[in-house]
This record gives sequence, C-alpha cells and structure tokens, in this order.
Amino acid sequence: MSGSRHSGILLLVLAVVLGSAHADLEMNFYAKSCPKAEKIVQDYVNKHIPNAPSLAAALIRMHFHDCFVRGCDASVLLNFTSSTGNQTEKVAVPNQTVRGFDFIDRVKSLLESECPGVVSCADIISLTARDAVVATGGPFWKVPTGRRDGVISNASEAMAQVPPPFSNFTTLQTLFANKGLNLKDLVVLSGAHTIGISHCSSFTNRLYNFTGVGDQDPSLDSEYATNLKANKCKSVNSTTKVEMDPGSFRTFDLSYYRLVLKRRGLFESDAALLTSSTTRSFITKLVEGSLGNFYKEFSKSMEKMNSIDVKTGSSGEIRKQCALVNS
Ligand code: HEM
Ligand SMILES: *[C@@H]1O[C@H](CO)[C@@H](O)[C@H](O)[C@H]1NC(C)=O
Ligand SMILES: *[C@@H]1O[C@H](CO)[C@@H](O)[C@H](O)[C@H]1NC(C)=O
Ligand SMILES: *[C@@H]1O[C@H](CO)[C@@H](O)[C@H](O)[C@H]1NC(C)=O
Ligand SMILES: *[C@@H]1O[C@H](CO)[C@@H](O)[C@H](O)[C@H]1NC(C)=O
Ligand SMILES: *[C@@H]1O[C@H](CO)[C@@H](O)[C@H](O)[C@H]1NC(C)=O
Ligand SMILES: *[C@@H]1O[C@H](CO)[C@@H](O)[C@H](O)[C@H]1NC(C)=O
Ligand SMILES: CC(=O)N[C@H]1CO[C@H](CO)[C@@H](O)[C@@H]1O
Repeated sequence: MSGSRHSGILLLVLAVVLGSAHADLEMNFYAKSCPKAEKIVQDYVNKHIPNAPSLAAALIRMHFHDCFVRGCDASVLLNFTSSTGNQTEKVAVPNQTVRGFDFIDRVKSLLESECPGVVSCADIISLTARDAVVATGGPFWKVPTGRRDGVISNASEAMAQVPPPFSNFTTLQTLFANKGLNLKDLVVLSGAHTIGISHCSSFTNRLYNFTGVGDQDPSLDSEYATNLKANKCKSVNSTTKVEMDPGSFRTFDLSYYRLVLKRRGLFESDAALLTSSTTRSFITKLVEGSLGNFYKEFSKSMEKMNSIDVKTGSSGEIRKQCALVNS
C-alpha cells in the first residue's frame, strides 16, 4: 500500500473520529449554555420525590420506553406529530400505563424560565429518572447530556420495539440486542422491577386463561397465583394495581431476583429469565453477590441504555414544550 493511500485513510479515520466525538454526549453539556440546569432538575426532584416516591418507578420506566423507540429522544412524550397524528407512542398499549408526564412538564417549565430553548426534553427524562431513583435511595449512574429531541413518534414502532409482558426469552433477547444490549443488561435492567407497581391486566392471562382453556401459567408459583386471584386481581379484567416486589416495592434491592427464583415474578418476561441457563445463572450470581455489586452493574447497564441512538449535534431539535414538536 502506498504512503499517500495510508495517509488518506488516516485522514479519513481522523475525520470520522473527530466527527463522531463532536456529536457525542458529554458530562455537564449545559455547563456554559445553562449552568444551573442539572441542579434545577436535582433540586426539584429532591423536593418532590420524597412525597411521591412511586414516581421514581414511573420515571425510570418512561426513560426505558423512550430509549427503546427511536433512541432516547423524548419521542415518548409527544401527543401529536404531523406524520402520525395522535397515533404517537403514548397511545401504544405498553405506554398506556406510563406515568409521570406532568412531572416532566413541570421540570421543563423551570428550565425554560432559566434558559429558554436550551435543555432538551430527552435530557430532562434521563436526568429526572436518575435523580428520582437516587432520591429514593437507589443506585446512581452517570448521565452525560446533549441529547436532542426527536420529531417523530409512532405508536406502531412502540408496539414492535418495547417488549410486552408476555415476551418469551427469545423475544427479550432480540428486542434488547436490537438496542445494543446484551443478556447481562437484560437481567440487570429487569431488576428495575424491584420498585413500582403493575396493573393486574398486565398479567391476568397467567392467572385465568393462559392457553385459552381457563388455565394458569405453570411457570408461576401456584400458591402465589391463588393469593393474587383471591386478594388482588379478582378477575381477568381487574383494574387493580399490585406491587411488583411486594413488601419491598419502594426499595431498590435484590428482592425482585429472589422472587423470580421462587417463580413469583409477575410477568412472563420475568419468568422467561429462568428459561435460559445464561440469564438464570446471572440471576443466581446476583443474588449470591458473585456477579459483582448490583448497583454498580445496574449503573453500567443504565449508562448503555441512556445513550441508545441518541440525537446530538444538529439533528433533532430542542422542543419548547415536551408534548409537541416545535412549529
Ligand atoms: C425486560 C422487558 C420488560 C418488560 C416486558 C417490562 C414490562 C413491564 C410491565 C408490563 C409493567 C407494568 C405496567 C403496568 O401494568 O402498570 C412494568 C412496570 C415497570 N417497569 Fe418494566 N418491563 C421490562 C423492562 C424494564 C426495564 C428495562 C426497566 C427500567 C430500567 C423497567 C422498569 C419498570 C418499572 C420501574 C415499572 C413500575 C412502573 C410504575 O410503578 O409505574 N422495566 N414493566
Ligand atoms: C398532551 O396530552 C396529555 C394527555 O396525555 C395532556 O395532559 C397534555 O395537556 C397534552 N399536552 C399538550 C401540550 O397538548
Ligand atoms: C409507523 O411505523 C410503522 C412500523 O414501522 C410504519 O409501517 C408506518 O409507516 C409508520 N407510520 C408513519 C406515519 O410513519
Ligand atoms: C385522534 O385523532 C382522530 C382523528 O384524527 C380523532 O377522531 C380522535 O378523537 C383523536 N383522539 C384523541 C384521543 O385525541
Ligand atoms: C417466542 O415468542 C415469539 C413471538 O410471540 C414466537 O414467534 C416464538 O416462536 C416464541 N419462541 C419460543 C421459543 O417459544
Ligand atoms: C379463555 O380464552 C378462550 C380463547 O380466547 C375463550 O374462548 C374462553 O372463553 C376463555 N375462558 C375464560 C374462562 O375466560
Ligand atoms: C374482559 O375484557 C375483554 C376485552 O375488553 C372482553 O372481551 C371480555 O369479555 C372481558 N371479560 C370479562 C370476564 O369481563
Ligand atoms: C399517558 C397517555 O397518553 N396515555 C394514553 C394511552 O393511550 C390511550 C388510548 O389508547 C389514551 O387514552 C391514554 O391517554
């Protein structure tokens, strides 16, 4: 290979590296443009989450649903776009139980008063979810910023890309791999089910009519199923909400994994983590403490999740209102 061809390639590589470095997220991206931004988010969260700790669960779930569709670009917040009308991600079944939209709107208005048009809704979701989990005593993870907001939000994409609660192992593996997340990330991030609630409707098929013959899911502990039917989810269409990690649903701990091992995970997707020897062994090791510290592993996986397909540089926009694209 000739020297000049070499240097041509070198220049090309350099250009690619510099180009992408320019468009990366960075820690404290708003240091110059809105120096108080991250503090404003954190203060608001610290003021309000202690009175409404269940919102921490809602916000980290919103963050997950946002990142899994078109990247972490706040597409989950849009009410309307010109291409999809009102058939945005919010309307899709998995999003019907997403909560916390007003909380994000309130944080956004504080930031708009401080520095109009500077801080993206996508960064607000990422920061708020992290700060809310920390405010309830959960793990801390790094949130580099500089995400920009998307202008498309499509319900069909949410239906296809956010894993449904009846996912089997293969589906989970595929949907996570599509976002650059591996089996360890799948197990570790599913650990977020240590906090928060579920509507009965997300799993009553397992209790009442698993295969269409009025049967129960054999992979769910039958004593637990009987208890749920008697006390919580009294019919297949029950609108009741239940703690996913009963007794410990506000504490970010390993008890979700202990429940899964006892076949007491609420969703088929929780149970599915036992059907692969790889993921089952991750769970056993997490519980034993031999996979490393849960908070540390959770943080590593969150740092991957919060940078999925982010829009940076000049792509996307900084929305003025989180529910609407700028006109
Ligand atoms: C592995 C695939 C996953 C599936 C199939 C799944 C499914 C679900 C479902 C069906 C609910 C209950 C919704 C309701 O009925 O109200 C739920 C709740 C929740 N999920 Fe997941 N999830 C998954 C992964 C994740 C991940 C990766 C996170 C975050 C890192 C997460 C965080 C949560 C939280 C915190 C709640 C409670 C929300 C609340 O209290 O409002 N989930 N999930
Ligand atoms: C967006 O829709 C929500 C209901 O999902 C509503 O509360 C909110 O006011 C709407 N926001 C805008 C700006 O239209
Ligand atoms: C929404 O996404 C679906 C599935 O990817 C696609 O077929 C459809 O064309 C999209 N709708 C719009 C209006 O872009
Ligand atoms: C969505 O838009 C359709 C027509 O475009 C309208 O009929 C329907 O009421 C709207 N739904 C909501 C929830 O706004
Ligand atoms: C997993 O679920 C998918 C989608 O419902 C289905 O196509 C596939 O056959 C299932 N795989 C196994 C191993 O059951
Ligand atoms: C169970 O599902 C089947 C098939 O969808 C339906 O025909 C049957 O009525 C259901 N049974 C009960 C008890 O809900
Ligand atoms: C539950 O809701 C479904 C869908 O809305 C409906 O078809 C079914 O008849 C309901 N079942 C019962 C037992 O009310
Ligand atoms: C939060 C939110 O926008 N939820 C919507 C989910 O979709 C249903 C319609 O399918 C709407 O009624 C909800 O408002």
